[in-house]
Amino acid sequence: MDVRGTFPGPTIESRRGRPVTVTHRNELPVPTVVHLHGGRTPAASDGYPTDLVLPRGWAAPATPHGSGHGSGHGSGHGSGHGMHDPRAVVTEVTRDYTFPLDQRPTLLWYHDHRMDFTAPAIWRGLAGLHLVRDDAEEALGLPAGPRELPLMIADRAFAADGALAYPALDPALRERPGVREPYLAGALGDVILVNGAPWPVHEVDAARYRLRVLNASNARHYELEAVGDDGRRLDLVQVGADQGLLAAPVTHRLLPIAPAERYDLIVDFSGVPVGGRVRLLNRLGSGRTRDVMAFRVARKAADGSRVPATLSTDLPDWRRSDAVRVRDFAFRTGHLHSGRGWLIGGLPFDPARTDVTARLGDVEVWRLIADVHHPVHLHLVGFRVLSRSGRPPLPHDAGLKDTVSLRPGEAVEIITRFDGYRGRYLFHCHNAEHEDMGMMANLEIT
Ligand SMILES: [Cu+2]
Repeated sequence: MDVRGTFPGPTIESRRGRPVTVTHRNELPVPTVVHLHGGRTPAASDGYPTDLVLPRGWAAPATPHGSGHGSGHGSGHGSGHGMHDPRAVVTEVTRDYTFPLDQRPTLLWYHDHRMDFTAPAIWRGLAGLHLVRDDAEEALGLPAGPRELPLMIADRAFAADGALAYPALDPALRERPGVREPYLAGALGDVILVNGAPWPVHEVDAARYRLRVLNASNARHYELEAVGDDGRRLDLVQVGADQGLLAAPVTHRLLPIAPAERYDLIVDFSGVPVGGRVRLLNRLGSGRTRDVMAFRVARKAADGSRVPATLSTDLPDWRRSDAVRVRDFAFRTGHLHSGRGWLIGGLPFDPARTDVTARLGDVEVWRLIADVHHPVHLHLVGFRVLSRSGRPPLPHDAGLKDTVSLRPGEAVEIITRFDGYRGRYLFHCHNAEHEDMGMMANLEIT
């Protein structure tokens, strides 16, 4: 498929347990790596940051950045573009990624994960959706077909000539990683895109819709609400989380969504008069970033969809007493060589250091502590949220997650079972700028 210039990338739809091989071809002037976020994927296809797909004839920059002593403000931890990682599996121009997709049906997304340069690569468009489906979910009777809408929400900034504007220290994304000083906390845009279009208006029937929402922004958090012309909020009925269906629906009026989180929502437009509008707003935004998109109710229509009281019965119910280990990780700012960066447990990412060794099959509790907002993502596994600063989880923490939003000063406990495959994986902050500036760690499953 020739997908040059499309953003988002093509949406892939798969069936649970039916393996898919996706061949990526890199015709960009810089290396790429593809990670399928939320995928239960063997390590060789998980898109480790140094498993680069190089452009034809790529000559690694001969700069101090390869030495592990990067320069520049809070950037350049310079693990060397894969050159100093003996375990890296580098290919030229193409790579086949094989996804078994032996996992609960859900909305996954694929995006670039290149060492030191993930944030600008995603910003420039290397991201797309991958839906996994199965018969059980389809039998529920949730809104489907044209009434199921994947919504990839992402903010961007544009230059006067319409080009994407990103504060990279090296706009060619070749040598010096990192962003200019005012953007160390993350790059925010002043235009909100949904599926690549700025503030779209989508025509709908007066019926239930299933919105598969992904926050694909590098750093922007949203608090979504759906507001009608009369100022009233419509219910956002959550049926699924990052890793698939909840046990039972959870109704929200206001829904926080951090970078990389997904929410599967039912919105019922049947009470909205024909010609009326429902705006999807971001309560954390200001000015134009308060608006996300709008729905215009175009016509009355029959609706055979349902939202069953029981959505799934296969959610893992790990208990604290199942855990063989409790680990603590602090997600904090700190010194990164010559500048400032973002650290886990006081350390910046180093592909050569194993931070966590977990045994396949073990259940563990992890306690994640934040200074500022950090959406923390584990590769390979889903987890459940046990507590937030000693209190019960929030309503939107329900179900199986792969990304949890740590709020400033918060300590969040999660529980998971390391299951599926052995090998080298990652956990990291999914604020993409934080991730590029050190906030990643290795998770070795043995
Ligand atoms: Cu972070």
